[in-house]
Amino acid sequence: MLYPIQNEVRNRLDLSGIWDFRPDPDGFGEQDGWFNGLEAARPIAMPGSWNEQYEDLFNYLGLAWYVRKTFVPASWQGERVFLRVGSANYQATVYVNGERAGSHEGGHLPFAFDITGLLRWDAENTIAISVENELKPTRVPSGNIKSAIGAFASYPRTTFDFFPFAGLHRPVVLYSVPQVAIDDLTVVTTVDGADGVVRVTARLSEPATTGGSLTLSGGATALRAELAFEDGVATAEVRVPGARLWSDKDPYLYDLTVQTADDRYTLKVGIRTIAVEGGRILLNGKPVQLNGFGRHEDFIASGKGLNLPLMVKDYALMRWTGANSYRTSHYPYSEEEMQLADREGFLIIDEIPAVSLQFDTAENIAERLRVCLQQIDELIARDKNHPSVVMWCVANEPMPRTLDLAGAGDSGGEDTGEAEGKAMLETLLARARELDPTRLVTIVTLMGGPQSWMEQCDVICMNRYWGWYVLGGELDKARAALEGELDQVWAKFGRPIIMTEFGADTMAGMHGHPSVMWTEEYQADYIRMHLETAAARDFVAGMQVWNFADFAAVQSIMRVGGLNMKGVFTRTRQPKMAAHVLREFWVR
Ligand code: BDP
Repeated sequence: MLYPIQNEVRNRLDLSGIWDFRPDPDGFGEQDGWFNGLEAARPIAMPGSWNEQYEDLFNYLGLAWYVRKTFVPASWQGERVFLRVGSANYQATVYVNGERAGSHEGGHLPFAFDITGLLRWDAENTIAISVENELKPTRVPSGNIKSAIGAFASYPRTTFDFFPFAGLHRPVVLYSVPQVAIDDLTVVTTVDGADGVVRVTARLSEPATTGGSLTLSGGATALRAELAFEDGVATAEVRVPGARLWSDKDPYLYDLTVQTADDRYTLKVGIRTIAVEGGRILLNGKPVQLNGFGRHEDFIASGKGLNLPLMVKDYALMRWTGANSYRTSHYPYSEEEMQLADREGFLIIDEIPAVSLQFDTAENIAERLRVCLQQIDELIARDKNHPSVVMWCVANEPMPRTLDLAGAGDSGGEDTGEAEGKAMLETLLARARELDPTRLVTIVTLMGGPQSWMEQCDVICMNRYWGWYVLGGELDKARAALEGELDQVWAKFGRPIIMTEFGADTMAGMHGHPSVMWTEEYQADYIRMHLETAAARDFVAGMQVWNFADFAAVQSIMRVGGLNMKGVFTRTRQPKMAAHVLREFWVR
């Protein structure tokens, strides 16, 4: 799943802009031929969530149609043309000139269909995409589920704590490639003394036996190797003497260009290694701390739609706090985000949309497992060449049937679904490891969940809310509980721990002395307490505050104005006091 690029042999036409749009609550669109054009259409921005663009569509999650017309440049004739959707949440079907080109299930990941045979070269082409985001128990993530536990009795009925934005969230592009194209590249880097070793496997779209080459360039370096394709696959290695390694402090990128008889593709490559040793995470053999945030793709008006100015601003704000890392909670972020992370030197925990997995009935579990495996395959295919991605996360807070919030994961003999959960989660971890043995894999665990679910993780990732959901207002007791749990988990597993979530809802502008819950002072004290606790423990390899910014959640008694207010920045990106506490600890 290569990112479409423009060069001398490949083309790309971005269809972002204002499209025609119409909700189809009764599902008549297909039989009434809406793929040929919409009557009574309203304008909509693509990319963008429809929920934030129209007040009457705020809670609408049913079927809706996007249509636009476009010419395809005549110079593309003779090439293969694809239509690629960056993300459609949740289920989408693509039509070109009235013909069905294909369907895709699952948000936040790209898909493409070969539409060469459906195109008109002498007239405009009608592109239609129907999308729906109904909340269903068998979807990932799930909704409208009876057995959902937790405090999130909410509208809409999600099992997760963020707004279920719907629509085409990332650009729809047309792209062309030569008949025999470079279909996929896998780049693996290792370090040998002062040398970097870059190993490239290239796959063609046809099982051809042919020649090619690769060039790695950067600074004074320009290294070349031959590629001998057999059955469409070739592997080659280049050794980079005195390589400039990629890191969060010096995110140096080389240009890798692969050339075949007809095609050419250029990719950014960072030479780095990632490993675990005892309680440390090692980047290029040296201990590294992952300091930063859990985040969301979320903003006023754009919803979950790609918002480039916001993205650049958020990186600048994260840097201002001294952060060098984040988790793509709770779904893959845009490809543009990942490119920026490579360039800016952020260490990414890359997560599939498996938030709050439930272990209810065997049929539901089996169906979700199928979807999760597809999401792992698609995520790794998309992101495997990003040096910024250091860890795959296959689930956030899988949910036992009952929780022991006061203890550390002993539910007292009830049937918690622990065995079913363990079987499914270990299948997911194994799949990620099999597809990519070069990165770390993890599950982000829930407070009070079974510790046996951590056993197969390279790094223990813990979401903990001591001092908020438990022992709220009692930071001294919360500190003791946190210290106790961290030390116990370290003694048991002897692996690095990252606190992937800890946070306190905070109403910007609310103050208190003494500090009480919801005030800026309380959030500042809460975060300081966590960072001090971590600083005293070498085995804590990362601290990721929940959350970078306030974000849209579902309506409930837990979420003032429909917002989760655990951001250290407001939704409009103004700092709360806690942001300054982060700077004290992280800016070096
Ligand atoms: C954790 C979830 C996260 C929530 C957070 C919270 O992983 O999605 O937003 O709690 O309650 O359980 O703020």
